Amino acid sequence: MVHDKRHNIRIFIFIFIILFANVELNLAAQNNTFLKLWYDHPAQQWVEALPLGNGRLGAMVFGNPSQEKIQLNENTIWAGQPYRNDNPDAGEALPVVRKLIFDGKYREAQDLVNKKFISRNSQGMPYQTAGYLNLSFPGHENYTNYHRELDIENAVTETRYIVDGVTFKREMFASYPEQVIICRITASRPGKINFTASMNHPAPVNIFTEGNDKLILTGTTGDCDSIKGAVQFQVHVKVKTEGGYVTAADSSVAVDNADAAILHISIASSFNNYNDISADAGERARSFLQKAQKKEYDQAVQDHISDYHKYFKRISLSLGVTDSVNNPTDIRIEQFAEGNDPHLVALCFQFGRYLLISSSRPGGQPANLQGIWNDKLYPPWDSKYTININTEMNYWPSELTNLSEMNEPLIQMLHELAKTGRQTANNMYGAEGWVVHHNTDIWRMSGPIDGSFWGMWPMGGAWLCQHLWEKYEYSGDKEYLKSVYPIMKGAVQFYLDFLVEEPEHRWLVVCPSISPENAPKAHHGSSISAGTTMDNQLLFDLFTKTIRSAKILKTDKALINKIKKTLKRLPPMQIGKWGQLQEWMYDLDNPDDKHRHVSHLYGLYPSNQISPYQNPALFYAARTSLTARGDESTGWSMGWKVNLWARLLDGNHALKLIQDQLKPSIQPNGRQRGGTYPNMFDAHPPFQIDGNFGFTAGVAEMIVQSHDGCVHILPALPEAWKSGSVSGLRTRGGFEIVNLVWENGQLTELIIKSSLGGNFRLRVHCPVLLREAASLKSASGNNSNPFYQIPEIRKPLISDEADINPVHLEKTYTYDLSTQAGGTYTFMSMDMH
Ligand code: FUC
Repeated sequence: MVHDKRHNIRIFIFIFIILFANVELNLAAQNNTFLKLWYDHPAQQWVEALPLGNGRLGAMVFGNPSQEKIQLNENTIWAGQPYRNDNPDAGEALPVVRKLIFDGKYREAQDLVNKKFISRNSQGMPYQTAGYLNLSFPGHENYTNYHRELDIENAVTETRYIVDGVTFKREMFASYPEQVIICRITASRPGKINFTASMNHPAPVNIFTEGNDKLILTGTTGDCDSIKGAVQFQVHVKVKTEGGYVTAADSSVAVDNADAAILHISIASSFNNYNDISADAGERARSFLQKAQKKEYDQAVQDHISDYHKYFKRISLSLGVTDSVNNPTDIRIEQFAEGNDPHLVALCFQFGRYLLISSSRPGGQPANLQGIWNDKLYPPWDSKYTININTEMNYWPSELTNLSEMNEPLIQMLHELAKTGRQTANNMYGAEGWVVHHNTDIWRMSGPIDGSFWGMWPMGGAWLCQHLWEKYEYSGDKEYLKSVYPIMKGAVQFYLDFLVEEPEHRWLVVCPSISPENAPKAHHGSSISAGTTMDNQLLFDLFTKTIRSAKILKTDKALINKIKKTLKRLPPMQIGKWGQLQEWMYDLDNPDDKHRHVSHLYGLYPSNQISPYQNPALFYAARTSLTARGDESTGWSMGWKVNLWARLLDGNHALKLIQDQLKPSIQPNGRQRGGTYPNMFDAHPPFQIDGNFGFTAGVAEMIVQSHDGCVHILPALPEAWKSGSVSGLRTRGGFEIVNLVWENGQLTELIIKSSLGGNFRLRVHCPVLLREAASLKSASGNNSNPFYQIPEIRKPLISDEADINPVHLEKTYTYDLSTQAGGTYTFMSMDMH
């Protein structure tokens, strides 16, 4: 009886908490600030404007009442045309460069690589803007009640303000179903809409009108290095009104006294694929426009929102709400580090998902350095694909945060690189397989660029290939694995040919190479090396994952044996004299080195070669290295460190990095630092989208991890995130978190769904019970679920001088549950029971 009574009281308290939590959420929802970026003034600079995108088309909306600017992009408008940039002299110079490196003559080796390896004809082509659409509203200089927002729950921007008692409103979205950008302008009184639409572009283009309501821009992309620009592109803007008049001048369209106006913006290019630019841009732009025009505005909005919801709505995350949600977003960013605004983290997490859905859709191009948003002809680093960290980071959140479709363009790029890179492997190194260095572009160029210091890194393909396997790990789709296996095999074949024995330990090493963009002091200004830690870690992953794929697909036995033999001869990880994980083959790390790249920590994240449970010495060493590197850095570097601290199971330190990353980039003196722009774009500086995606992945890694033999729930929960909930995150092996709730820092409920069945090994920080009849056992032995195999890492070599700094690990509980495909399982904390 007494027990029953207590039980009832507990249930009552539980229901009360749930109701109360709902009331709190509803309040925030009523505030209309929930998943919105909003401001009380127009954007002055591009990094204040709000991004829209449908994967292919992008727009940056400034929201200026009298002079609206909408900066436009289309993801195939790149300078140049199909080309290659291999340096054919490399093969002959390769043995000489290797000898110089093994003799310790790094400067000479670097000089020779600059002459004989680095591309002579091109350092990559830039991604270019499609120009500006300008809407000029006479008399709207003086306005009141200004508000502009980006609603990331519906992927729509809105600008509204009052002039002479009339409320004006502009709504805009980039529709995937329609393949156009749509803008609707309304006023609270009839006949009040007057504006002129015009366009401009930083390059010489033609701008003219057609009929009385259409504005057209036609252009050709720019030249760069020795490559002539040859992509044709066109922007068509059609203006439709309710009431009033539409008239055209030479290069502008005017609207007078309308009740409402709708603009359809269609952009297209002549690009078919990396090797073919023979399409008719005008015909394409016209046909998108014609099709879109047939749909009523309300229907177009609805179709856009339901298309977007298919992806976005898969995840909801709540970390708590405070009064800060009532502030404009730029103010929240300014106050974040000193205030208490966990909701801003959830908003920024979802903003990363918004950006991925908006910049990377199946059938299109992968998100480049700026996603798809770029207002320049020659943007920083050409806004291309830097594949020594940046492009990979763009896709870190794709599987875990339930946006698997969005990495399809990356997979497609790999299919193409495996072709262009095959020629590079052959032309430059006389090697089998395919290779790409530290950059590529829309033409899938694969030769080394920019100079040896940055570009002599034949590992871009090895890193990108990890995404091929990761997609399989989450889906278990063998057909898909079969389709990408030849890409992995081709990458392996290159390294089997290219690896060379170094004279001291007789390890097989990648040479010449670098530890991306960092140079040990001892190399006197040269970054060139052999057998760097990251290269070895990348090859370990590429080799072991290719072996596993070949076994799953029951193919290539002889190749498996060959890879196994080679694997044994790669250098092991090494712990150096100050207890650090060595970045290079020799113990050259400087404890004062604050370099933004933390390449040797690839093994900790995104890879799973360093684990507190499997190989603690490496885990301690990685922590020592990361601590020495420091926190504040460029945007993407901080994004990486959020993930790294999450993997180090230190939620408070991960949150510290989040605070650093969310700091305003633009300082009062106008200078910029790594941080966040007012529109929440991440700042390297300048804007690079990788940091946004790293951030989103990092927040997810703090909540759930599945790389280390089990699903670890709340592995790195900071003390400040006392209560929260999440639904929709995915883990390896086809599990999805249907709901996860924590209170006072403790898990209260976890519901998971299995799509593939198999053993679900759970690691939690408190004992749990299972609601269903199925039996929950304490975990023992290896996880029988094949998606949770742990890599066999060789014992590290440890310097005699090394001081090992052990880390205290929180007590955890591990369970095994045999799941059925399609089954749903509910775990509850024992304390709640
Ligand atoms: C790498 C980084 C730079 C920058 C560039 C786009 O080269 O080292 O910091 O992010 O990519």
